[in-house]
Amino acid sequence: VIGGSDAPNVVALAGGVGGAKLAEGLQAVVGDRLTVIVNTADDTERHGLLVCADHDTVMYTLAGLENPELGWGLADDSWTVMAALERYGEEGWFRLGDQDLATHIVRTDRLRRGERLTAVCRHLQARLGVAATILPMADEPVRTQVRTDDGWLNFQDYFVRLRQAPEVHEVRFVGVEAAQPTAETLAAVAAADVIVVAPSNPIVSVGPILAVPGMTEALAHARAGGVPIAAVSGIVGGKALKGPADRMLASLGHEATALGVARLYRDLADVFVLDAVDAALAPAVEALGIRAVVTDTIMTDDASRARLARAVLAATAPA
Ligand code: FO1
Repeated sequence: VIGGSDAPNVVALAGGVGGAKLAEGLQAVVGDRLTVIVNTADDTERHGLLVCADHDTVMYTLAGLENPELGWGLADDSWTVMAALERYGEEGWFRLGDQDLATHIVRTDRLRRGERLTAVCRHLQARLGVAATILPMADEPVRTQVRTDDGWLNFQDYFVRLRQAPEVHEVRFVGVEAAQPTAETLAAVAAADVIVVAPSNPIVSVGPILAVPGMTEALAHARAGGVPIAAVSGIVGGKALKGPADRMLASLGHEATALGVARLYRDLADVFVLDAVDAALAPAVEALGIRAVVTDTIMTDDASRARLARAVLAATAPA
């Protein structure tokens, strides 16, 4: 809506559903000036295909094609192939819609032909008409695993198959030491006027992005050059907007509040955006050395997504 040549270059760090909603609001405000760096650590191989869960959630949302009931996958998808796979005895707990499967087929085919994940994702986005740029945090595979009473589990086993029921004692990002920021992510951060950390799970959505060797250094370098970094709390009133972030924070020894999230971002962010219901936590956030901005952060529709995006950008604008 603002768009045009005077719109700021915005880089957002995001995971799945919560990240996609704010990204949609940001895209409505700055259009193709938005670059989203997405978590790839909950990517998963299913039936021989690579599924990039967070990338696809953000891509479908920015293309206006997302399934609003599920929060992931495509609107009006069907499940014929899934039923046929189950007839062959394949596990059916991670559900891939018929049209969604086309995304994973094209992605996997192009990767096997030697294309980089970043190039493959950009191709898919272009074909779906996404205005923004969505960049995988790295081209190398990184996979989140969580340690529960039953030992280490792959992320989607924990998240989908076990419905986030087990308590998480430890988190690791397998392969992250060998990953590196891509030329595209580094160029986007270098060109950013403002960097936004979406209200995604700080441990397993934003955590892997920041764990890519060189990523926090790139962000700190931008910040040292005067680029503000604003983080938005995904914990409102002590509860995660979606998913297990509240329980995960608690079981890993953090406070399951917006203040607990702010503490995780204390060395990263200049501005922390928290919901009006958490206004009482603002002084404690400011005591961490981060400017606290209180606003309505619940994104129920397009208008509230754009409103939050504007509020976040306004909070970082020079006085
Ligand atoms: N989430 C579910 O709860 N159940 C599913 O069967 C499921 C399938 C799925 C397929 C493709 C895709 O891109 C995402 C999918 N998700 C599913 C969502 C995904 O597990 C989560 O959104 C993220 O990994 C957490 O951010």
